[in-house]
Amino acid sequence: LRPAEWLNREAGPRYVQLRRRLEEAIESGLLAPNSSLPPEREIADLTELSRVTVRKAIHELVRKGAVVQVQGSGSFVREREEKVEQSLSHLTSFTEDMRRRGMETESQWLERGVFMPSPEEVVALGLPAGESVSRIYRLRTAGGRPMALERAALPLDILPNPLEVTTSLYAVLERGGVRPNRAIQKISAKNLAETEAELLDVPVGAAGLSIQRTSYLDSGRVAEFTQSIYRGDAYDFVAELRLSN
Ligand code: 16G
Repeated sequence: LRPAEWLNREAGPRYVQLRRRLEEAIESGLLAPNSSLPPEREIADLTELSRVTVRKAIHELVRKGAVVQVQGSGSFVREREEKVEQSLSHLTSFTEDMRRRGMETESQWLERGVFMPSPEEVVALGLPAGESVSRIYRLRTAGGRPMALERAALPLDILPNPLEVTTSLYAVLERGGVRPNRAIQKISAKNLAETEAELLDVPVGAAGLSIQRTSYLDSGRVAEFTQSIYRGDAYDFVAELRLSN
């Protein structure tokens, strides 16, 4: 926490910088779950920041659910929430997956409409030049906790009106008789950039899973190309493997 090494090296108010340092200490296990945070005064002395700044940083951690304050006994690092284990053997939707676990989902819309596709989307969807796509980009939460950023692109005839999607994309496709029945999914590692981390409520640089799903209709046609970033600390993907012969 010594100040010289990090203070003012990055942008943003001092309490945000201190909050990030404390988040890193929690993330790395330096501050273990259920351990108490040093008293405000001690942090202020150590970092040469004012107590007001320290209080603000701790308040932010409380708001983000990383720290709990107990009247009369101080602040404690909160026990981590359990990870979601998601099977890779079935083609399901986020809403279905979370509902099965008894969790309610919500979407914060970042983009929803008809747009010109990115070069990646053109290739993945096999679109003719100049054709637009329906795109929905959202932050997905389960049980109030941010889980994933998801950007889906679909051909216009598969999803003519993206505004129709208010909760589940797959439910809308199902109603239109175009629910995909096969998908290829690619998972890679990613350190979260600033905006992604901010939206997913994790420290900048935290580990994420970058996932691409291309899903197909019975006819073999591509119905959906979705690029997602899942929180690495919230998700485990599990696949069953069998000996082939
Ligand atoms: C999942 C899929 C995503 C699909 C979405 C539909 C992964 C990595 N991605 O999040 O490709 O678009 O489900 O969910 O599993 P919805 O029907 O709840 O909108």
